[in-house]
Amino acid sequence: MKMNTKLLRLMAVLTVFALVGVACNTDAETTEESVATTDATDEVTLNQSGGRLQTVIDRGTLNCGVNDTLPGFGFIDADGDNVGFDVDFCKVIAAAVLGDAEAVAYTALDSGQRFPALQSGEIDVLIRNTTWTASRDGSEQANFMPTTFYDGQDFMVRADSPIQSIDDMQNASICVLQATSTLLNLNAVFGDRGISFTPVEFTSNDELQPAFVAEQCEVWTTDASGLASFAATLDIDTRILGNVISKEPLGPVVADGDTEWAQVVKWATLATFQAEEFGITQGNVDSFADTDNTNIRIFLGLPIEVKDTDGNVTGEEVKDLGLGLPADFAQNIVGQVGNYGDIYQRHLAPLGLARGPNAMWSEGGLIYSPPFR
Ligand SMILES: N[C@@H](CCC(=O)N[C@@H](CS)C(=O)NCC(=O)O)C(=O)O
Repeated sequence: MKMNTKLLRLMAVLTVFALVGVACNTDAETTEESVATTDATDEVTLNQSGGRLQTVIDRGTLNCGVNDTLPGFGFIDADGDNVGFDVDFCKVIAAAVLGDAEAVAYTALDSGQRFPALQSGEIDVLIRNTTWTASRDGSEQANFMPTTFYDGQDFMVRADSPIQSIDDMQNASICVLQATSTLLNLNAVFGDRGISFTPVEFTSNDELQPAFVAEQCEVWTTDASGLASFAATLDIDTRILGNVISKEPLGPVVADGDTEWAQVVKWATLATFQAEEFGITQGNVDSFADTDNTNIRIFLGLPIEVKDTDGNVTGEEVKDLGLGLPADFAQNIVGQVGNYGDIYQRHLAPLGLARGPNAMWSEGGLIYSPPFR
């Protein structure tokens, strides 16, 4: 009995050493690793690459699932081009992976189409005002990337409506999109508060917007950013209540099962945050070519000095972050698309959306990147 306990302790200690050894192995460059467990016959293989990075490189274009009915986020402009805040994040990923922000094939998806398109592999990434929720992470094979816009669900009425808050919505008719977190929140919050209402459901804004204008519903509920977008483009006078009932963190999404691709999308997105923190903009990125700030040099993929143990400079090297991206990927992102603030300013400031929670962390907001090092 004693021997068994000792043996178990020894095995536990060896397991801890093995795990610490793996965790500290920061130089691991392979895309596949095997971790031996205490039982030598029971080997766990960690597949890090699902192959999508190479597929995108070979294809030469990024397949990006977007919205095409939401001005400011994802819309078709007068020239027939996809434009908007979300669309720019497709460009960010294309600039990082392919060195060309324009190398994107856009697929317009409504709310119900977006997760099937991701699961089938039809799109490489979904960037369509999609809320990160536990059940989508857990049940939709979705892997949520850093949040690019912190939002919340709000309500819009016509300007002359007597409705001031959800307390006035007893028996109201409410326009809402199917297959959204919006509809789930509405049912939960109104159910809890004993407010009965008539949902008027649609699959896309192409149907919902004319219905609201034609007074088929008294209230329109969706993400506050979406309401700001529609309020700015509708011909009728509207009022947004500022009665926010949920958290809606929006950002890019990839399919589960491909760590390498997820890392690429994650760090391409984070590069826009980090560039803003460094003060590197689309307008001034070239002026950083001679910077002596080591962290900025690493970020931009510029050579840094290599020193021996006595501190003497022995040469130069470009640091490989090991993400499978070209060393100058952040330069391409900022030069071709911009930093987070540039992108926000271009598409969302015109809608009157203040930065609020989407300010940099150093300005009291939630936009934060781990270090590029
Ligand atoms: N963020 C929510 C709501 C997404 C949503 O329905 N957004 C609206 C506008 S804010 C939209 O995309 N409408 C375009 C359409 O469905 O045609 C979700 O992920 O379920």
